[in-house]
Amino acid sequence: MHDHDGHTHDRGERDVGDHSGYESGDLRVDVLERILGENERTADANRSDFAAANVAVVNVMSSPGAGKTTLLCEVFARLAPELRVGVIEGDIETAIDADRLAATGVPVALVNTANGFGGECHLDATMVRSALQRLALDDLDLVVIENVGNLVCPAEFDVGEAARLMVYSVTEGEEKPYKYPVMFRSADVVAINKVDLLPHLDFDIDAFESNLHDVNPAAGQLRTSARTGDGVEAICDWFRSVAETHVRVPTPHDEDE
Ligand SMILES: Nc1nc2c(ncn2[C@@H]2O[C@H](COP(=O)(O)OP(=O)(O)O)[C@@H](O)[C@H]2O)c(=O)[nH]1
Ligand SMILES: [Mg+2]
Repeated sequence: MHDHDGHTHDRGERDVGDHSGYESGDLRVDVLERILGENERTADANRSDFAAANVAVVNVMSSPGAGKTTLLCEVFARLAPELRVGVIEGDIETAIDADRLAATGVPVALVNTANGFGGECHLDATMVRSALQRLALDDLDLVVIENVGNLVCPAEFDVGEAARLMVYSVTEGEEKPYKYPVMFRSADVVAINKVDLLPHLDFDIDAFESNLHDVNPAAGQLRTSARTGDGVEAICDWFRSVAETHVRVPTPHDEDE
């Protein structure tokens, strides 16, 4: 738990669970506590480096295929003239998304977790730290981290970011905030993406927004289509305010609540 920007974050809280059913239960608890403790310390070191370079950092998370890379390409095309953006791309393997993002003209530091990080299903603070050596932080205003696609694990690792954007696709169902509450709870803003597909689906977007509000009443909610560009300017505005303040800020939607 940290409170560096005046908000209370529940991310990073150390509840490693009950492992008493395992023969190795005590050992497992000890190892997990040490892993998470080390991650917290490294996240703090990242945070200090970001502050020293006066750079705002956003951690972008979602299931595989929700549209993180496509949405970010649209956002960077709009932000490039006004903000100096750098990217840390996290994938288990391949440079496919790193290449897509680099084509927008932003510097990209790729972390393949299969390459020295055990093929992990998320980025942790040490992986992000390894990428920082390849980004000129002093020349940037905003660093965007595209996390590994996964609806569970990325939310459990603070990497030193100022804010979290979650991308959720309308093809994923209305009930997921209840089934995967940890990530939905940790998001500052949720982009409800692929709304161009709504006419072809039985997804009830009002029900989803209400479920999300139940799980995380503070989260901003923005409807987007990276395909048509709907809502992309609102996401850009959110990035602009994070870059200005270096903290998550309420979106207009929050103020409606
Ligand atoms: N129809 C539609 N497809 C989208 C949208 N955003 C992304 N996609 C498609 O969804 C697939 C996965 O997108 P990608 O950006 O790679 O997702 P990521 O795994 O979260 O980075 C690709 O085929 C995209 O073209 C959207 O808003 N509408
Ligand atoms: Mg991607």
